[in-house]
Amino acid sequence: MVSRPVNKGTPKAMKLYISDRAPNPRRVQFFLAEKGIEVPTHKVDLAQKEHLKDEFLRLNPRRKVPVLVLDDGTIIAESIAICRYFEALHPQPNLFGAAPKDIALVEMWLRQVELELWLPIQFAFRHLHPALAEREIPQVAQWGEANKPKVLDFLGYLNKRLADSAYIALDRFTIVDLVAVVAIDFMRAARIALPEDLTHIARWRAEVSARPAAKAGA
Ligand SMILES: N[C@@H](CCC(=O)N[C@@H](CS)C(=O)NCC(=O)O)C(=O)O
Repeated sequence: MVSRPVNKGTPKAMKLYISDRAPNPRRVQFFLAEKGIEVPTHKVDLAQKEHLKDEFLRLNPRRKVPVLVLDDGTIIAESIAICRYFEALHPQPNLFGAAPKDIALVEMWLRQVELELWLPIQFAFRHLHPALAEREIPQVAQWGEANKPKVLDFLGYLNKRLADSAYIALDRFTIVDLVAVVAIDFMRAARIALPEDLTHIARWRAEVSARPAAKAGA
């Protein structure tokens, strides 16, 4: 894959704040790798609570990575918003849909994957993992457990979709496949086993994971 500097003429102060083993930064890193875009990064050590220090809080008072700082000082502190920014700057390869119907289908599936798969996995992780006890306040174990069946329910639905379609939203790889595979990879940290009988998900996951860009941030 050919890398190119981001947005010639304006990249000097651009910086992407990321962290190791963190699924949200990984979404952005995977997305950038798909597009062959290189952005200077700065690693924030979540375990050392660097994201709770004033220096980082000035960038994102919500205490989360990723954060993208543009050369004019604009701050974009949401993974998908960052991806949309780069999609607008570099429309090819297209990952959010191009034709009106495709844009709508990508948006529909992206919302479903984020709300019904990504979030329940995050809730299970954040409300059950001992490492998050100090950061997820209040940590409610019952809520963490309650989200596990929601994850499995959505995966059953996704498996049916993938029986009929090579990819989730369109007949080609999109941001939806990227987000879904990062979510499913993170199930391990959330201690949710991926049922072995979801064979269509297994086929699709192997294909998406084999993309060179999938290694970015993993
Ligand atoms: N809505 C944000 C969520 C970001 C998020 O939850 N990031 C995690 C890392 S994957 C984080 O910074 N966690 C630190 C903490 O919660 O203390 C996005 O999609 O960018």
